[in-house]
Amino acid sequence: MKTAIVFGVTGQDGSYLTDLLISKNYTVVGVARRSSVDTTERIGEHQKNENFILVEGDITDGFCVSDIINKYEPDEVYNLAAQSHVGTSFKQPTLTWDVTAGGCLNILEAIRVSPRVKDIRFYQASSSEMFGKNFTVIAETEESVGDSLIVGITEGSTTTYKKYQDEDTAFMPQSPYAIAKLAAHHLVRNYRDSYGIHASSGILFNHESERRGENFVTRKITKWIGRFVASGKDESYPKLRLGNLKARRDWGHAKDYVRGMWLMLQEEEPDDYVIATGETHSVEEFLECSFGYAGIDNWSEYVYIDPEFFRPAEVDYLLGNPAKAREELGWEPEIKFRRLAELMTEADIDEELRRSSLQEVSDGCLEAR
Ligand code: NDP
Ligand code: GDR
Repeated sequence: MKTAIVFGVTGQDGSYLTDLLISKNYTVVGVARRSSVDTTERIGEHQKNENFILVEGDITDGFCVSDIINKYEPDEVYNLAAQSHVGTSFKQPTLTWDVTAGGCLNILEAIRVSPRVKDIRFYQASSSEMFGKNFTVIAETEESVGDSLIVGITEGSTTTYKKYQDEDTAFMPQSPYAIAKLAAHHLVRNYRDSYGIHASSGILFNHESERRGENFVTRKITKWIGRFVASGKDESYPKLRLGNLKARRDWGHAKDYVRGMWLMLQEEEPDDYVIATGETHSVEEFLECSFGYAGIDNWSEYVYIDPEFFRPAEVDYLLGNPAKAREELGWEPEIKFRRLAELMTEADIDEELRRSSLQEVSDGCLEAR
């Protein structure tokens, strides 16, 4: 039976990765930092599983990280812990740096000095945010629209170019978060080259789910829809406050993406891989899809553009090319954009309707007293 340590187990990806590892008969040691409130909602079920061990730890504390790695003797270590909100990283850049860059270094050092250094495989959660404003262009044979640039009209013939990011695209990070992730990404490569550590980075594009944090744009939208529907589509319900709706992202489902993480560590040689769906959509398209699914056609009437949610620097366009992961890992996404929006909207409507009917029952009980 293999043992895996998951840093960031209470997060979206941590919970899906734990599902996957438990299903593959691993012992999972989940590391969660101390908090004044309970943060284990996403891993509630796992805590009943005899192959799951929850331990307290913070990745900014190098001694603590080292103790955990030495005590549990893992075969695989996944670093999913981070201050992962891009907007917040502009407001708390030092904390973001300490957790997101420094935390990764603490884990790499703990592995380097471990007597089991040759037996441990390490996964680092890198991010498409590292590309920032950069993309690669390739000429397309067929003329197309949408994600393509039409450049160059020579003697009546038009050449279209597709913009995308892959493992060879140069990085140009646009936020303290992305810069911290890029530092960690380079540290992983450096420790792999310098000490022969089996360390891989997954350059994951945005992935969402029914378990996504509620201040990321997709979940913020579907949560609002759920509450609005549960209010009986009350027209006086406060509007949904959002920032830049023009940004384009390559959105997939977290369940598919944690499979990519695991596959990387099963490879004989460590390497870096882009994990993405190969489709890009704007925030507006997500609104269109999710509101449409809830039977609300005119989403723009319910959205208020709030300058508070604009970032000092934005990443306008992300479209991942996952060809390497497909060819070398056999990885494919099962859930794409439209289905993702539908699943999230449905889950939030169900959840909010359930919550409001429980509320009615409880109000009824109070009145009956
Ligand atoms: P979440 O924000 O949902 O989870 C982050 C996790 O890190 C939480 O468990 C959080 O704990 C934990 N954490 C934060 N600070 C510390 C600390 N100092 N010590 C220990 N744990 C800490 O992120 P996701 O699950 O969405 O993402 C997982 C990883 O993948 C992150 O590193 C993220 O940056 C990266 N990533 C995510 C993408 C996405 O689209 N989801 C895309 C590309 C990369 P707590 O519950 O206490 O807050
Ligand atoms: P992102 O995700 O920054 O791509 O980082 P997020 O959902 O926060 O933003 C996506 C885009 O939507 C725009 N936006 C808003 N964003 C938020 N959060 N709230 C709003 O109200 C809002 N309105 C518009 C943003 O400006 C942006 O363009 C996520 C995180 O999971 C990172 O940890 C991860 O590395 C990257 O994805 C890949």
